[in-house]
Amino acid sequence: MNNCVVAGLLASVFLLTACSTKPGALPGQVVENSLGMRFVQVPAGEFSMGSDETPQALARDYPQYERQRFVELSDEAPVHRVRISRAFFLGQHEVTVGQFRKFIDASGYVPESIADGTGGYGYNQAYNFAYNSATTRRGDLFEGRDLKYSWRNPGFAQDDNHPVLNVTWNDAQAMSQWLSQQEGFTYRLPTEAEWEYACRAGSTSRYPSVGDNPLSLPQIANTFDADAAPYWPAMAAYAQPDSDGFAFTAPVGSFQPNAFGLHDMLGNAWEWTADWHDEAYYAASPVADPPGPLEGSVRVRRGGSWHSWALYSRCSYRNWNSAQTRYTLVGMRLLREVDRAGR
Ligand SMILES: [Ca+2]
Ligand SMILES: [Ca+2]
Repeated sequence: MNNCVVAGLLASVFLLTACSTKPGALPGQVVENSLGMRFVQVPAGEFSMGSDETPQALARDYPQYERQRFVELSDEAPVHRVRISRAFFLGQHEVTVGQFRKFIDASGYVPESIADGTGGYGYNQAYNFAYNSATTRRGDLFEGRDLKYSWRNPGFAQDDNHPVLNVTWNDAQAMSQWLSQQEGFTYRLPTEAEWEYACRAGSTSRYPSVGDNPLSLPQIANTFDADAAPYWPAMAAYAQPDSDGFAFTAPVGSFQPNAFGLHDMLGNAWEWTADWHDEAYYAASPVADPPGPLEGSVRVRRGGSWHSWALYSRCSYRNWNSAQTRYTLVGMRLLREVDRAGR
């Protein structure tokens, strides 16, 4: 079986691109690193980044949302052509609790939520009920910051195969740098462009593999569904009417992969990207390998989470936080660059 056929099995939409890449590149190839993290090689290619759907079009398909929510998506436009000029390895899954523990144990790194003494966020039933009460309504969905919460404890049960949460952008940098030093490969967060290219995997729809219908999302992603809604009754109108099987996080890889062989790009845990956020960046973005704005105040996260509504779990949706933010919904997925030998 030659490389092109192997690529075609996992990334059929990019078969031609895969066959034309330089020797050594092997799109669809899966490699495993020293922490047991699996990475899928994503081929070079081009795609249309962003979304220019009108509020009217979105209102038709998301009837329960207020109109203002659609207007706020203007940073997804304009749709613009982007070329990813080099293949890269992207984590097949979000970084798991078990993998993050291995990193902590081997490196001695102290995650930011512990090092700064303020802790993370977590689910607390009593706090949550207060949030959902009209008379005691608080300003956040989750309790925090509190030292009882960290990557070890988001307030609900997770085993080692669940996505790690409460990790900051700076924690992701630390893990990337440590892995790079240990292995001699370059690890980093994906740029926004790399992330969206990988999420779409050749698709132009809101939800790769299943199309544009928000009701199809539970087939491919763990988001805010019928199982989660009873915990947040004030948000029940935005929940998927069907169950995706998980009220909180799911073990990574519980859902079918996209055409590149990547799991949970949508839902489960939000994923930090390398880029600063600039709502006007797309209008001036270079075509080739856009690096993101040169400066900014907040970092982009992508993909939605186990607690996200369908409108915010599209490949083109952009959200952001400061690099120090740690939260019950935010995790990471790392990228490993393909080296000169094609490894
Ligand atoms: Ca769910
Ligand atoms: Ca995810």
